[in-house]
Amino acid sequence: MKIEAVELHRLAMPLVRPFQTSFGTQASRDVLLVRVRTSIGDGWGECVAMAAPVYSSEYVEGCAAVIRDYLAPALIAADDVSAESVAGILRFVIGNRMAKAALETAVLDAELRFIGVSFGEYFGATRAEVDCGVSVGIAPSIDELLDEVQSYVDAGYRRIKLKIKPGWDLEPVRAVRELIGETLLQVDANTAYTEADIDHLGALDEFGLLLIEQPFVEEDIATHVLLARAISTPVCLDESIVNAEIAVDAITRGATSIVNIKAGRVGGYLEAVRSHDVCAELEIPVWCGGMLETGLGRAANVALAALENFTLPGDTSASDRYFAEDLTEPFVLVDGRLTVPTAPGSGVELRQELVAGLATRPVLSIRSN
Ligand code: NPQ
Ligand code: MG
Repeated sequence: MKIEAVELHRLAMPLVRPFQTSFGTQASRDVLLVRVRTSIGDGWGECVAMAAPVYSSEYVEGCAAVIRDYLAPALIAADDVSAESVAGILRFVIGNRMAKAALETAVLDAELRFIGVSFGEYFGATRAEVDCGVSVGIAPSIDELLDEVQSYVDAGYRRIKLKIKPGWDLEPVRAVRELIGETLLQVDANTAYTEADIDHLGALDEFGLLLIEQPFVEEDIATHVLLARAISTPVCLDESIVNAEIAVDAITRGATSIVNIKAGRVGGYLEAVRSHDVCAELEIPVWCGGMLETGLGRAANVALAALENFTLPGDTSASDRYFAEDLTEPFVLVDGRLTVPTAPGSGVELRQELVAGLATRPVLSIRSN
């Protein structure tokens, strides 16, 4: 296909409740959507970067700028583009994986809509529904945390993930474990700890957690190895896993025995599928992370989570976990599961009146001149 134009759509989606993590509190999702206009039709992708560079080095304004100034012009200049060729065309730009992922996803959406194939079929999904978990933010008090967790258990979520940080770890985990009994439970530190906390984190072992996610900084594989040797709770990397090769390296070094896969973080769904495959080869289970995506990104995540080796429930929550009104038909939890879309491409349609009504910037259209 030929890429005729790339459009950037910016909107603000209010969250149903503020989401607090070790790196801050979000009350609204600053969303960047990418539309590619191509010779075979349009496609859409969602950029998962946050408003501020506090989860990773990428952030929404930076993604919009690198797409505008470097990535979109390169795709538009290319004679022939397919989803499989996008990564190679964009390789001259270092990093910026979330920005690249949004573009590759939009190209893939256009391509698959044209040939009538769904993301799930293309990725190699082996199930029609996926087990869902929910990520629970740091709460103002233990009582409020328990109320929120109970509401998710009542809704049918099959796994609870608690955000933790120094000063908010053992107590909330103990209280939630008592509340939910045998229900699957895991924690996510988003890099808030250091090597000096290894003994302290060992105190989590008594709670029978599925895993502890990313206690140390992104670049620090070595301290995760030390932790994995010191505690019985499995260590799981999120931020550190920036591509399939790093996943293999972290696994073989003993830093991670379960892997969180996020397509945006690894540069796109093609690399996410490769990451899934290399983990399967090493008999390492994976699960699908989440970045507070709208229905557009959620649709793709649910398709990814339907692959064979996604054996743990993902952060693929229902639309109403985050948004009163989603940009697509809402994803609704049924028996703790979401259904994998089967229509071509992402399989969902954006509600254009919402995309326009929630806009915070004029649409930016990048085309050749
Ligand atoms: C994680 N996600 O697994 C991330 C981090 C995260 C669902 O826990 C706005 C946009 C707020 C993206 C907060 C979950 C966010 C965000 C947290 C991502 O580490
Ligand atoms: Mg995480």
